[in-house]
Amino acid sequence: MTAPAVAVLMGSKSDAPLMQECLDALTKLGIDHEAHVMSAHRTPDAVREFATSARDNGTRVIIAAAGGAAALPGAIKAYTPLPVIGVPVPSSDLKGIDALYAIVQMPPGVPVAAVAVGSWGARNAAYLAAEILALTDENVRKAYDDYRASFASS
Ligand code: RP5
Repeated sequence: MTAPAVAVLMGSKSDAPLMQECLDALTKLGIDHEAHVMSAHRTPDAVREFATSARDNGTRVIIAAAGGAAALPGAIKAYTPLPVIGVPVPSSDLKGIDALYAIVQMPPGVPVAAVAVGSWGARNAAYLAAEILALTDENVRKAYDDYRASFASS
């Protein structure tokens, strides 16, 4: 069974309302996706198992959202060569700056593409995933080109 092209992971179910914007954007672009809650700190075995098998299962891009110490994107990256897009969630009193710093400064060789904090990042993670998929998927390319063309008329 081939996995959906995009996997959306989040560190807690408390991140789900924010990440619904990511899922909605993927749906509007017709991009097949799945969503899971898993924590690098609380369920590390689930993170390792998912990330080590993701590419062979057919996943093409992983979006990983977390707040606070936000280890999830980096932990995922440790186990997979797939593109990982990190979404900083403003779930602590530091309002996402903590998560942004935890996600963005990855060492050389294990890149994570950090997007904006919060809602803008949740949506841009979907659009960046679409740009990656569009390189090889004509349907995604047309849907994404149509989406960008809509800016001109908005
Ligand atoms: C992070 O800690 C999660 O991504 C969430 O943003 C934050 C708080 O998690 P909960 O205490 O709500 O489960 O790992």
